[in-house]
Amino acid sequence: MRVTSLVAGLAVLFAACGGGEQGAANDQQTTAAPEQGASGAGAAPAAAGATHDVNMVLEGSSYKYVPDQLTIKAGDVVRFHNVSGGPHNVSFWGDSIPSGAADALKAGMPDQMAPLEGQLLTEPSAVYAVTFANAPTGEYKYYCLPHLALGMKGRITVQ
Ligand SMILES: [Cu+2]
Repeated sequence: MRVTSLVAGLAVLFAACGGGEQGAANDQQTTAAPEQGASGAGAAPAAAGATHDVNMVLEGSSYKYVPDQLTIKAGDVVRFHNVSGGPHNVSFWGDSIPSGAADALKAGMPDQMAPLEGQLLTEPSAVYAVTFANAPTGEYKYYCLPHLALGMKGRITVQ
């Protein structure tokens, strides 16, 4: 519910060409501009930045993301690999991401089961890629839906 109002609020902000607080997000729109020009036809967001890899594993009796902390830049892509102990997924907490991030992730997360909730990876070696195009700087905390109670969590910092 909170996410919905956040997204709706953002849409208004962008439509109104941004307020002062959204200055950073607006700056980054310039970076993400190739998304329209380069591959306008495709539904998948264009990847302009670097690619990072995070493995989702079961080690002993603990489920974890490896690495569980990662620093990236806006425009980068993080590929989550289903290595062992699946199914796993990537879900971001709506209240633990920067202002404006829900809108960026809405576009950057394919096949969401719910807002900010990535699809479950059941197949061995399956990969789920999150594109941080247009992503505001700050901390993005996320968790694995099936293993949240078992402490499977991670954090991405966008600089
Ligand atoms: Cu998991």
